[in-house]
Amino acid sequence: MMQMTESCSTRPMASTVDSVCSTPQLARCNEPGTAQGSPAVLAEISAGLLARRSHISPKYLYDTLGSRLFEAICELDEYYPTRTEASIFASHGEAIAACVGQGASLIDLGAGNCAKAASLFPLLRPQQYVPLDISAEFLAAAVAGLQQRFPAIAMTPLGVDFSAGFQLPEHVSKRRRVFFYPGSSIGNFSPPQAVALLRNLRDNLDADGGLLIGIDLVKQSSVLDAAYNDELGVTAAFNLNLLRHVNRLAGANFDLRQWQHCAYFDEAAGRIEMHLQAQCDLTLRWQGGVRQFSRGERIHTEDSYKYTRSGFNQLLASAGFEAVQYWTDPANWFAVLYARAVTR
Ligand code: AVJ
Repeated sequence: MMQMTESCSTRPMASTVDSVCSTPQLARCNEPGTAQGSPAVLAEISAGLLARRSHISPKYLYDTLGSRLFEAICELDEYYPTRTEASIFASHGEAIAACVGQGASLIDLGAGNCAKAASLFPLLRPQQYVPLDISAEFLAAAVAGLQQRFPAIAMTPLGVDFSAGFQLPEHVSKRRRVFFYPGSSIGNFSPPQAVALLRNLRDNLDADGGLLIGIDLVKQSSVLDAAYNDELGVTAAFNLNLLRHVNRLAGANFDLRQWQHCAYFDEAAGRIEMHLQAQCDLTLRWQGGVRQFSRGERIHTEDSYKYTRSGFNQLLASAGFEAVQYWTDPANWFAVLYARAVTR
């Protein structure tokens, strides 16, 4: 693990990078026709960039290209979570459906291309499907195709940032709500943030509701490091694409050639950390802000927490949930579980 950390900070710079670093930067403004961030988005990005240890929320990884790059990550040999989770749904689908029950209002958190939920429709037979995703256009395109395939399920896509706390619109039935949160995306939140999010879900559920969630389990760090440092460089592109997105959202002048992807498992903290590391001294400017970065300095872009079963049970308990059942793969790399609200 230390080795990974070291190589991120000491890797020699390629000559092309040096030339980019010595060239005066072109101001890269908003490309015409692309969405600029709201004042709240700008404020959030600014605050993160100006923090002593600079950071940008992982939710900004997901513009349309970012969502596509994430789909590509899911195809990689090294990235085991998606296919391992899919294997759990494939081998335990019947048991999962028996536990969750049919006819629910399935609320998909961070639905992306909706493929995971769609693969469960035949078993879960939801009466309503409510996919939420920050990547609104990508989501709308996915749902348009899906509605054709499943005309009997009422579908209402919502392009929202559910990490900010959310209220579901009136037409989402209060009865039999099941939150679907696959892929271990909850791992992007620190434990206190994860508890806050789960509490928010809990508050949106009646006693007959539940949570079907996928979590990545702690394992050998070589497996974890490889999953976030794939040979093809798709994860690096995914990480760097966040800077293009921020250029549009905040009118920033990030030059992608001056930054390098860096990811490693922090065993003590139980999480993968993903960063972008400056390859030279540079001045970053954005709408209403400026910051100097020195060579080697990083912007923290993502945490991806890995859990033990008991650790996750504690998290659930603090949020007013209890696990009903866990399902895992034979190697115990990933877990899917159904939790219900503890009755108060
Ligand atoms: C979608 C948040 C589960 O943390 O593994 C993949 C995102 N980041 N490769 C993860 C991701 C780098 C992914 N989640």
